[in-house]
Amino acid sequence: MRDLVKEIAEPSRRDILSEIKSGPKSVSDLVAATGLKQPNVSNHLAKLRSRGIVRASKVGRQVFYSLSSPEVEIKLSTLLQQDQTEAVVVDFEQAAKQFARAACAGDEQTCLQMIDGLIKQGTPLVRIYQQVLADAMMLVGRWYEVDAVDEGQEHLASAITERMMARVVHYSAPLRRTAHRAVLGCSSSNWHALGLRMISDYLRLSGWKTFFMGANVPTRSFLSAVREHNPDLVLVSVTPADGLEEGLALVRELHSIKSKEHDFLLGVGGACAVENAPIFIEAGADFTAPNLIVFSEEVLPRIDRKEVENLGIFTNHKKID
Ligand code: B12
Repeated sequence: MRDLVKEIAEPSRRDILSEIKSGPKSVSDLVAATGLKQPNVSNHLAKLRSRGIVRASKVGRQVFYSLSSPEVEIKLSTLLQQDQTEAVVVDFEQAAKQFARAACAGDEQTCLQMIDGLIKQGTPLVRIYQQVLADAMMLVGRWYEVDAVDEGQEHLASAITERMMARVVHYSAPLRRTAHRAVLGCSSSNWHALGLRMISDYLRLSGWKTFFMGANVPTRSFLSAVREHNPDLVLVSVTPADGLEEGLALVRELHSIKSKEHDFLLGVGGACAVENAPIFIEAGADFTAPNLIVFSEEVLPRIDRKEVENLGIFTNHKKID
């Protein structure tokens, strides 16, 4: 790895590596991003490759270059940080809007710089997730409603947000360790997985073992996962209004497992669940919660303290430290 220190001392290679750090790049991507000439870029890439710092993969006719391993990424991040005397200072008030704009435009580099800036400023995961990423996605939704962005841009923004979440988790220190387990998934035909993934990441950071199944989990698979993993907590996300019946059916099935086979707490969230909270509680959910802040500040502490009788409906609150 000593090679890496030498490589980034050379400005062109540092520029190339900084670009590749945000994801695989072709030679033409790198020419456009660095302003270097094509033979020059190819030459640097060949050297970086021969030293095992980057690797090449062919997709159709194009070759993409990426960092060769997570170790290289970690080392490179440290070296680049030391190298930058001026950290990007992110204005928190404007962060969601700026992030949403950059993400819809596919400007992943700006998103990355913002997220790295927030991490460097010591902003906790919950704040970055809720007040930057979730608020940004909310804005994207508003822009979509007024045709200011199209579906492709909405998908682009969602995909970039997911990658930024992985980065925030990567740099967040675990808060504690527990032996608890949670199974999480979206009800069938609910494609909105970002919110539940935020909850899952927070649980993981709080020491829980999580089984996050993502979007659109068929009810049968959801039930088998719960039987297989013996969780202490099962969390379901139900977002679109027309997913109400499927969401309720899943909650009823889970409640039946909970009463007959294996006891666990059952929580439901997502827009549809929050709008219909009393119906979900009646169907067998132990609680509903509106967002990550309420989950992390009110629900999880009660679960940790084993104060789990009558959890019920948690409502939104504005308390943010
Ligand atoms: C991004 C997005 C998508 C993406 C989702 C990508 C992904 N990987 O998640 C894609 C493009 C797939 C998508 C598709 C659709 N979408 Co959409 N989408 C959105 C958008 C813009 C942002 C959602 C988001 O990610 N928010 C950020 C996350 C972090 O917030 P969140 O989901 O609310 O989660 C938080 C809380 O709810 C909570 N939480 C969530 N789950 C759980 C679970 C538990 C247990 C707990 C405790 C808490 C919890 O914690 C999270 C963090 O605080 C919203 C706009 C909006 N106003 O919400 C529309 C929105 C949700 N979509 C909507 C619709 C209608 C659709 C489509 C039907 C659109 C279409 N015409 O094709 C499809 C198909 C939906 C389906 N069947 O699931 C509507 C839903 C309206 C309704 N009530 O029915 C919205 C509100 C847009 C609108 N105003 O019309 N969508």
